Formats: sequence, structure tokens, C-alpha cells
Amino acid sequence: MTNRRRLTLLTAIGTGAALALAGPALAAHDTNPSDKVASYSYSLGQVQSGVPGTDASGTTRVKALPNGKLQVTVEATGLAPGLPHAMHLHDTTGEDRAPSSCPGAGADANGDGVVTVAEGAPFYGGIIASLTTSGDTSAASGLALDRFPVADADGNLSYSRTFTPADPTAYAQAGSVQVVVHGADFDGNGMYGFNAADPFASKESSIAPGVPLEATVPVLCGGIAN
Ligand SMILES: [Ca+2]
Ligand SMILES: [Ca+2]
Ligand SMILES: [Cu+2]
Repeated sequence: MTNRRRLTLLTAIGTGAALALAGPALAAHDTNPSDKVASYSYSLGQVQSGVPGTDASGTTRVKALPNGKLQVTVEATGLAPGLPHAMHLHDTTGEDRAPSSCPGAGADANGDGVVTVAEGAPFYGGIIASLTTSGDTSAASGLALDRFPVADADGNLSYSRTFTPADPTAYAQAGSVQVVVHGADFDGNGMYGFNAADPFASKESSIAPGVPLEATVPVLCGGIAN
């Protein structure tokens, strides 16, 4: 893994002289100088190896703003063109939680050549925020493909949203998440579906009966300690 992590703490800068001259009239508009923005940047690495349609890469940034909002950006290339890509903040939860990470080659527990959501979850944990483009951001929106960003005709995806996470865990654990991008067009037919003739597109999602694996398969992952 070549993923790297950068952590920067940006402290609000007080303009002492200007405030002193302005006097108490402006005091109500002052920002708390102790407010901090925690910003975490990661590269997104390929989850699959040797699986057609999964040769992607990208970067992501998670910012925890002082007002309780998260600002998440994802820039990726090599994704299935013209198709929506489910994206989430994943992490382990609970007091005795083990640190989350991205699944490696050994994550393919059943040896069928592809790492599914169920096989990746022991590494990156469950969904603590759905990176939708609008509306709900809870785990309940995990497969809301009508509200996830769509890759352009060249397979590029650009996402940025500032939102109050539905699950407060997402804000509290902003510094330990894994950002995961899902969805691949294994057989290159321009859609998510079942294709009995394809070794991968013939498979069903590990988490959603009746949904093709193409729609849910983890493709990119990046986060702390990768
Ligand atoms: Ca597998
Ligand atoms: Ca397909
Ligand atoms: Cu996910």
C-alpha cells in the first residue's frame, strides 16, 4: 500500500489588532479562537486485483468542521463510466473496536477472485456515513444509487459535500475512517447487471439479494493506517 496520511490542524486566526480597535460592538461576531478544523487526506487504493473494470485510483479528504459538519471530497479515475458509485465512510465502532483498515489480497475469504463488501467489512467496518449527493447520509442510504455521484464518460468522479452526518459517530471518528468507493462494470456492457457468461458479473451482491455484485463491489479504499 502506498496510501499516506496527512493530518493538519488549522486553528482559527484571531485578528487581535482589528478587534481591539472595533471594540465590543463586534464581539458577538467573533469566532472562538479555539475552534479547530481537523483535516485528513488520503490516497484511494485499488481493492481488487486482476478483476476487469476495477483498475481505479483517487484521493479523498475528510474535514471535521467546528460546526459539527463534515466536508468530504473524493476525486477518482478509472471508475465505471456513466454509472453511480456508492461511497461511504466506513469504520469499526464501539469501545473496544479494532482499528479499521483497507482490505488486501488476503481479504478474498472464499477465494473466488473478488473481494465483496462482506469480505471487506472485517477490515473497514460498517457504514457510518453514506456519501450521497443529497438527502440522507445514514447507513440506511448505503445503496441509494439514485443519490450517489455518477462517473463521467471517461470514468472520472468528482464529489464534494458538506453535511451534518446523520450518525454522530461519523463526526466523532472522522480521523479514523476508511473511505470506500463501490461499483464496477466487470463485463464492460455499460451497466450494472447480471451476466451469466461473465465470471464476475454473474455474481450477486454479498449484502443485497437480487442486486448484482457489480453495483456493490468495493473498488477503492483509503484511510488512516493504510
Ligand atoms: Ca470473494
Ligand atoms: Ca456490467
Ligand atoms: Cu461502503
